[in-house]
Amino acid sequence: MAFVFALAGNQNSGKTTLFNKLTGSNQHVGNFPGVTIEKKEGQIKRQKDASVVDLPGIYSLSPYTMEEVVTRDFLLKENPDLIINIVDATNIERNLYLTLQLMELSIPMVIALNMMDEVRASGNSVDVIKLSKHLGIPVVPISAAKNEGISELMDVIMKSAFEKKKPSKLDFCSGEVHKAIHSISHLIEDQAMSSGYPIRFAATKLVEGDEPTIKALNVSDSQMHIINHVVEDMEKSLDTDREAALADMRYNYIGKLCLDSVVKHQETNEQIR
Ligand code: GDP
Ligand code: K
Ligand code: MG
Repeated sequence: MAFVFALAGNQNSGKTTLFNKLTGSNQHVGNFPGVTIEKKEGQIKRQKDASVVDLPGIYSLSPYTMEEVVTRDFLLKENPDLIINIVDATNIERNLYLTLQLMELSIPMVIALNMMDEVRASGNSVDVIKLSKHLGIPVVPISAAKNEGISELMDVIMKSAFEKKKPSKLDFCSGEVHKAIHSISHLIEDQAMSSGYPIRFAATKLVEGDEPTIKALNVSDSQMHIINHVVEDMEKSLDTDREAALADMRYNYIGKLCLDSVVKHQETNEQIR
């Protein structure tokens, strides 16, 4: 069985460094369809039945930049067997913002927690066991540049790929936002299924007013009317707009998560959002 893994993460998180460590010289460089963004694909060393694609660096799964669109399309349409989500541990809160969105795609996922050499050097630490427990997905500490943790990472990736275990713990969604996502999920369940969109991802995107999702799911005018109503109710209760409501929810969750899993040497815990 041949596996395809997608390497996703923020810009400068070490994606290309890790990609090179995983593939060595077995690389192929092309372009993603229709755009000039470079697509690097490679066979994984000592795993001849597995390849990895280096996706463009992104901060969010919104459809505003070409990089975001390319990444979304690849993840939604190419059905990779697993996402390797590389997270810069020195900038963990910001990087986990993408992680929470990737988890909604219902694709098996492993976090490669990179730059751990820098975390150590500054006297900080991350409790990867706690982090992994909270998120419900494996977290492997690595330093791509120093070649540390790479074989452990590959072991976890192969195990997760064979098990096909999808991220299940999506309890980071709460209160009014949860209510909105929940009602919209029910409304568009069938369309999401038939367009190959993970329901949770589709519902979240519809709360955001995401145009490509509205198109892909063929959302009708009457459904749009209901969705707008649900979203307006949410905005009124929270006294904020749809995008801010989702961002706040994600950052609140990340803040709590990091308070429990990340130890910062020179700062007090109050400075961790
Ligand atoms: P990309 O934008 O995600 O592809 O990131 P790159 O692989 O280009 O890495 C960005 C920068 O971080 C480069 O200068 C790398 O050498 C550096 N880098 C990558 N991994 C590590 C690491 O584990 N530790 C340290 N200290 N630097 C790293
Ligand atoms: K760096
Ligand atoms: Mg790169």
